[in-house]
Amino acid sequence: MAKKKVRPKLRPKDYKSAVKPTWCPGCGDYGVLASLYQAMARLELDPANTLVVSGIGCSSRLPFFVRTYGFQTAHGRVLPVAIGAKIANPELTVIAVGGDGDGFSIGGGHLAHAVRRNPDITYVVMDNEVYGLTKGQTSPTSPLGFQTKSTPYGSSDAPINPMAWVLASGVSFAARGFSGNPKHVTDLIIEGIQHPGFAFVQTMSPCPTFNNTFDLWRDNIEDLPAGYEPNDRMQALTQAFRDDAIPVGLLYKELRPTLESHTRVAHHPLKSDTPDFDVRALLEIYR
Ligand SMILES: Cc1ncc(C[n+]2csc(CCOP(=O)(O)OP(=O)(O)O)c2C)c(N)n1
Repeated sequence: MAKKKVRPKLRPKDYKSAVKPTWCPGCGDYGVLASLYQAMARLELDPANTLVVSGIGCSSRLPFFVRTYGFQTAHGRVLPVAIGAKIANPELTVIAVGGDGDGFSIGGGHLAHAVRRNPDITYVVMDNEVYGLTKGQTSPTSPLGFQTKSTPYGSSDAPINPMAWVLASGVSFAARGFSGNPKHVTDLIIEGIQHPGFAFVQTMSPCPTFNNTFDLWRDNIEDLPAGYEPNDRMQALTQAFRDDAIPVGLLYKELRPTLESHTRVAHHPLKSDTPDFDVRALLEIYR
């Protein structure tokens, strides 16, 4: 009998690619990347069966630094590409990553629809409340009055609340962490990947160059109240709207059918012994 091949256990550093991160010293995204390596190792993810997708931005460079499959798409298109990959190959572990500009500005139209379709993917947003790559313009999460080169008298736009947005759109998993506490972010990413459905993980990830919020956020980050149960959407919304602190942890989780279960694509469509992609089943959910 042929011996079954056993894949050697990978350590966090085994998920590092040969490309060194090009982020500024002190960028919060290093913490998120370290958390992702840890999470991948703890879950023993097979790099050959894992895809990290991103849009455009400093944070969206992350797939370059991970030794899995990777796909850097156009600005704001991370979610459609990630969902397409998951539908084409439901066996793939798909992790979408990017910034607040990428996800909530140009990509904002995709967010609510990705959330309500509930594909089994994890979306890790590195929220620095600024456009880092293009050198510090306001982003959709920048605070009112935020002064930048493009808003010298302060931004007159109120920030959106991404956590409330996804909760209101019907997200099945919503968590928030702080890049200054990578161990906690690791736990949240692990839970997100294990969650069967769309997992939104907002990481507060300061940009030391254009919006250094590290001390401010460290002072305002707070665990969810003792005894908090992440099963009540209204309670989660109350936490999302708090302005006295930035609560971190798992805000909400529910189990409901995934996009893949609706489309009944149980097998890899490219394998010859499995049925073709069932378009009619996919169309059912648009009725
Ligand atoms: C279609 C298009 N519009 C605008 C840009 C310019 N652009 C590149 S990255 C970016 C925003 C980046 O901000 P964010 O997504 O928050 O990521 P960060 O760099 O802060 O990590 C913009 C506006 C672009 N590349 N493509």
